[in-house]
Amino acid sequence: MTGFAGKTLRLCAPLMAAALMAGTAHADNWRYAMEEGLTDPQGLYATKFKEEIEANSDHTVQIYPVGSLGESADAMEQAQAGLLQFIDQSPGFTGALIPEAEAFLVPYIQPTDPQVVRKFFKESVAINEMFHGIYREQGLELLAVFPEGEQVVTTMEEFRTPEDLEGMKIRTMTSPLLLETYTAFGASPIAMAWGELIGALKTNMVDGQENPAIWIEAYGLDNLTKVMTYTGHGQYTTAVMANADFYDGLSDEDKQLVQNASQAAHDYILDVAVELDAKGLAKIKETNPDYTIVRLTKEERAAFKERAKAVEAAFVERAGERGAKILEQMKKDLVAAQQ
Ligand code: 6CS
Repeated sequence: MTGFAGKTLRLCAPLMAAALMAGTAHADNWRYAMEEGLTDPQGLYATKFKEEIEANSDHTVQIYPVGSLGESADAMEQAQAGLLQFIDQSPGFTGALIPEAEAFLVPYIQPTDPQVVRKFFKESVAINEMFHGIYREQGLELLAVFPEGEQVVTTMEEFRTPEDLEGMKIRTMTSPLLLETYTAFGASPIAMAWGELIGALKTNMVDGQENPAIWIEAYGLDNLTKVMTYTGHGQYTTAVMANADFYDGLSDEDKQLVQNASQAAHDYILDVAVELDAKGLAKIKETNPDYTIVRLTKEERAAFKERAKAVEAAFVERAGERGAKILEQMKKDLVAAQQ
């Protein structure tokens, strides 16, 4: 190309390229996948995160709710490969990849008292300091861990003892420790992805499952079972991560943006999670008055707590010394949160 136009183009090309690059660096679209819908706890967190990012930068966040990118395990593969920048995946699934994450699943370790839950998830040393490096080993930058409500077991028949659970087929998420938990509790567990559960309940492939009240109500799991039982053994916990390479490649300003957005979304969800849990239960009582709701007594829980010792041992065997240290720290964090 010759003449004025060609010269102008040659001179301007580097400037245009720089402008384009600057444009992309300052206005990226980040993909965020989760295991739930927009009105579920993970969706509320993700929406708040998106709002914070978009209010404080030119970046946009595209949220992919449950099902849009396959099952939880599929989304994790995409996040590790860098196709997704952010992912919310719960330890109930991550445990298969990161054994230490199963610390959140060891029965009778997590708080269930709403007063304690917020403090525990906000201040826990184990959560805030010990998991970061472990998730990094899997190419993930851990941003937040939050609760979604007490785990409740839904079944076709009432149970009060581990013996009552004998023969009941209970669906669990895919982390191995959940299978060990329900085996120790006396049941016959079957691990499966979320997308298979409703069909499995409808066809009697399974007799029950565990999830928090808000989720049971939202997805009609109460209509597919007859009883829900508060055993006090766990808190549904979930975690938000970024692809570590993506995160490391951000400018300091954008790293701070992501951290601030995570912090704001965390504070927000810690306030609403407990509320949502109570709302879920209230709605079940209102819409399904014949549904039996059982809260095991302290004495009844004792038998399950006794069986939980074997589960803790299985956790330590798989997660090793590092996992054992995390668990010990979690126990201390729980005592601190109770004070
Ligand atoms: O049970 C499950 O698989 C689902 N439970 C909750 C509360 N969130 C997402 C997860 O896939």
